Amino acid sequence: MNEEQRSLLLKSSSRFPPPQGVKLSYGTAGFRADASILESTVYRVGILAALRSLKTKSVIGLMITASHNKVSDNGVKIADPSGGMLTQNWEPFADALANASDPEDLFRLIIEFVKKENIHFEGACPAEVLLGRDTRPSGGSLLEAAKQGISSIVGAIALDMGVLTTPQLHWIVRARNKGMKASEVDYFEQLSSSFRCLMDLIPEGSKINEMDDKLIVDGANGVGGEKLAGLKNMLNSPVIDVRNSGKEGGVLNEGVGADYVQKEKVVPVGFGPSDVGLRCASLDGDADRLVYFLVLPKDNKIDLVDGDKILSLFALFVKEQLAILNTNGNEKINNYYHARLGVVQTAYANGASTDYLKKQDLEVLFTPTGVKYLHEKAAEFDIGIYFEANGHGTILFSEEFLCWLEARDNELSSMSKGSEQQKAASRLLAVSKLINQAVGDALSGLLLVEAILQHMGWSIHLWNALYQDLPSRQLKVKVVDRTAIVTANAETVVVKPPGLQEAINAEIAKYPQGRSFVRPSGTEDIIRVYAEASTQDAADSLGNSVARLMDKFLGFGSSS
Ligand code: 16G
Ligand code: MG
Repeated sequence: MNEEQRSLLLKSSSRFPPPQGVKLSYGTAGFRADASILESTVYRVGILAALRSLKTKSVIGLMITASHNKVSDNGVKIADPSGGMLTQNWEPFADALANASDPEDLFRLIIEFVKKENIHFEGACPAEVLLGRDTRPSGGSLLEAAKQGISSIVGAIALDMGVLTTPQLHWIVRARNKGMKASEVDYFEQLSSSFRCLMDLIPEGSKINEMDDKLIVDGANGVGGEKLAGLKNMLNSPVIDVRNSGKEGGVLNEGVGADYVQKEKVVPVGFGPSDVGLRCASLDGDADRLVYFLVLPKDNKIDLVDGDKILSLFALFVKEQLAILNTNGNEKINNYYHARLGVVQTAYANGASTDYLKKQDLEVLFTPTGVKYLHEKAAEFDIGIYFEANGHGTILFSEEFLCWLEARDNELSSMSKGSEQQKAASRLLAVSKLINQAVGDALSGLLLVEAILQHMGWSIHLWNALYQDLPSRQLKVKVVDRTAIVTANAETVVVKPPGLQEAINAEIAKYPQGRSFVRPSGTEDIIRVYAEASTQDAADSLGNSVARLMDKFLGFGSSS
């Protein structure tokens, strides 16, 4: 590192002192805190993004968002060259960088890391970082901090992409690095054209009635509502009514949004009795989560159609198309590709969904909570479908399978255009273009749900009736030190402290269809308790008993 670089880093970092007495952690998916203390962190993540770009000789994304959290919070995370999450190997460096006490300390960390990773500053290819942010008012000044961080690496370029959903930025980064068209307009064009392609391939006779043509979307008063309002103008159907778009004066994520709807199981602000029975959906604040719901006639309650049900719908559709593709009438055909289809869930998936998926002969796997884990597992399949119950998920297609599929689609188009097999090939290709290959995306997920419901001729009621969720309860417990809990087997078993899992098992055994697990949150200083059982009372009671065990084993706190 030359003298110019050294003095640039020392000088600019002196303008961004870290907050005192706060320990920051990259956590499950980036840094998150009250926006007022984040400037130094975002500045430092800007440096990291530029270094990551130098290391990978690719374009990197930096997103400023705190997703479903309150409007006064903000956060920052990195999109790697593939469009996926920052490689886990770099997370410890991100933590160290964010917590460096002064410019000298920061500089020393950078020097050591650059050496260890063998990063060259004088390479032919300058660092390039694409910046996105959600609609939070603090986004503008944090964006400036990110730019300062990036430009403290000599020659690095920061490109402000403006207000975007998180999945849009991931999509753009992926497309840029693949040499594809990569603007926001290209994103909208790809989504709308692949959606129209799926709609054109809807089997005759599976038209659903007019009432079911309407979809009402809660935009969480965030960026997703705004973007959806633009996207819907590029589509002929369905009729999409966007509420809580952020333009009506509501507050981001306050009584609205996918996280609120999924956790509280009540209607979001702006929905009411006149929506009973209609198909409704909710996005989170940065539009990487999607849930559907039905408004019930009483008490503002809803019937939640969560990520598990979206996963089930996607899996059924993909499996059906694969089956059509691989058979001709009753016969298996010669040009056959044994595509491995897998579905990935976490322990939060409702037990009824897992049973249902297994009964469909699908391979179901589990990973710990957090998109980075699910995504990695799903990428092991030719078609890997992953979803968290909270509505984050997507479908990944392997390059090898897509290559075969494209060739097969061409072959079928010239030999037997309009055949069932050819349509199945085209549908799967359209799905691979519609659904975001970089990360879970509420907008592309929503369009795929809509296309599949039309294809099946299903109302939301029929979709919701695929299986019935087991009643469940989630609780938070504050403990002295949440890291005292260590889990294994995709967070389903506690290995530390000793004796705790046995005690949980003893509680579970008291309830028919009982299941419960605990894990330290990756985003808050709490333990999360999940319980499910055959009745709501039983799930509540199991959850409470397990929460009391937290107090007993980990020191006193209060459950809520
Ligand atoms: C983050 C994760 C989400 C996970 C949640 C768990 C990403 C993009 N987001 O929001 O997948 O479900 O954290 O939070 O990975 P918790 O650890 O506090 O329960
Ligand atoms: Mg989000």
